Amino acid sequence: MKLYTFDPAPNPARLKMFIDYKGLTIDTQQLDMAKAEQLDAQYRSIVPEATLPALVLEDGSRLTEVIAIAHYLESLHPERPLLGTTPAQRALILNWNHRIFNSLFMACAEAFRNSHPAYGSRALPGPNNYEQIPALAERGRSRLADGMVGMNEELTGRDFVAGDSFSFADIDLLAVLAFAKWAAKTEPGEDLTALLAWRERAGEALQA
Ligand SMILES: N[C@@H](CCC(=O)N[C@@H](CS)C(=O)NCC(=O)O)C(=O)O
Repeated sequence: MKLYTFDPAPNPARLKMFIDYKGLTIDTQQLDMAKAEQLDAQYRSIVPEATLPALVLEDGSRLTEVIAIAHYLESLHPERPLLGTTPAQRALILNWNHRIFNSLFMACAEAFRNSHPAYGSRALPGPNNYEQIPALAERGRSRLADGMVGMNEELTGRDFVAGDSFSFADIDLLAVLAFAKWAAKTEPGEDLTALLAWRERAGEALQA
């Protein structure tokens, strides 16, 4: 199998945290998004979605969603589980993965890609061009701020996003907060004490 990625980008960054935590070594090719290498014809002949990351399996089939790549790798390498070991844990982690991606992650992407001059007609990733809609940038910033308040409320009652132990859901949220800081110039306010305490705790768990 071969991984195509660009570690500094937000979705690749989620996967890198997963791979590093589990200590996996994977044949990897970095494609420089700053040079739009994900749009090159050669990569598109392998991955028509033109997004990163993508894991291409031995039979040529491809996984283009971080959560699917993580599930595949966790099945091959169950040590240091990040996707749960009981039916309830697995479902809860997947639930939070979707919620964080659809609310916070997409909100941040909307804020960034609908406002940054470099993305004028590239407001969405993928092979097709879409013009920016400035109102979506505004809405994205509001959704992001609301999402952080919501996560602060959630994390008031427990140690980690999906329960008592560190999981891929925590990686999702760590990645969003890092993305929001540089892309939307948004950080959790000092009043979001549970979210800030969780960030410390999750950062330490990631390095453990
Ligand atoms: N749902 C996908 C999202 C993949 C995605 O949107 N990746 C971005 C990088 S963070 C990308 O490939 N952008 C390409 C572009 O902007 O042209 C996942 O789970 O990985």
